[in-house]
Amino acid sequence: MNRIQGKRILITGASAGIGEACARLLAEEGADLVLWARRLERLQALAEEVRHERDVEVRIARVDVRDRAAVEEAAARLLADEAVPDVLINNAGLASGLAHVQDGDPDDWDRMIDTNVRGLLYVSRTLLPEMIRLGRGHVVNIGSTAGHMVYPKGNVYNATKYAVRALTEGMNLDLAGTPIRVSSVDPGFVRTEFSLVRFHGDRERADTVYQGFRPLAPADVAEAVRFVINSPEHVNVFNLVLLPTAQRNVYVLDRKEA
Ligand code: NDP
Ligand code: 8X3
Repeated sequence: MNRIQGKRILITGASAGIGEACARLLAEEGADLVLWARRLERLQALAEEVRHERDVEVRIARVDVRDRAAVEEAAARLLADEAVPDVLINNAGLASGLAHVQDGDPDDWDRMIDTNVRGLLYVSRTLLPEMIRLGRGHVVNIGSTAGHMVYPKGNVYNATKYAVRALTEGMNLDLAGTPIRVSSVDPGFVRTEFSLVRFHGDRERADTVYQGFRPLAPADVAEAVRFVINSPEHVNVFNLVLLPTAQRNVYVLDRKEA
């Protein structure tokens, strides 16, 4: 049964990877989309393609989720157009650097904390009151296995994903008594631009992350998100952890020699 058709779904970080895959799959299910990211040209190309292929409405906006004023302005435009999303997918996020705390770059730390934690909060804070007012809504936070187990040099990225997990739990409690659902989808390794971003554009190093095993594809995560959103109103898939079969936890990874 399709419970997604006709829903308006806001995806942050929709210009690449998991967010982009969610946009494509949810449009296929008949969802109207609101797509936010910093790279507007990518959103424009995606929107054009989706509109060409599907009979759905697609709104795009250049929004840096770290910029509270920009988030509030973009949300205000949605409210003014009576286009409050039924579903918010808090996906925008990144890792920046991989270093021992004692060697870490505070600019990397700021980037991760501001995007993964503050950004998620800013977006949620602008939309939740409207969802409550309308008596409907679903927030899906993209967490990570990095929010369940810390790995060496993961420190601040891990901390932000632990924070996302705590915020999923916190929001879920705070919204008790409302019909708003709060869920999280926590993937292991997914081949996206994630490692390229983490290693500041070093493609060779980024590629080594996914060598010798089959990681998840963004479309695999999008399918999990679809399952979460498509659940009946009285069902909340609270936390869905999704791993490549080769990955048993953050450490146990069945990597074959090339
Ligand atoms: P990508 O780098 O492929 O995509 C990240 C997306 O986030 C891009 O669309 C980027 O768009 C957007 N983004 C980054 N910073 C901002 C910002 N300040 N404001 C708005 N949008 C922003 O990575 P993934 O698709 O892998 O990452 C998506 C989410 O999944 C992240 O939260 C990540 O932590 C999580 N995740 C990823 C895993 C993986 O192995 N890949 C595993 C587990 C979780 P733009 O640059 O245009 O702003
Ligand atoms: C991304 C997965 O293990 O690279 O959240 O941190 S991991």
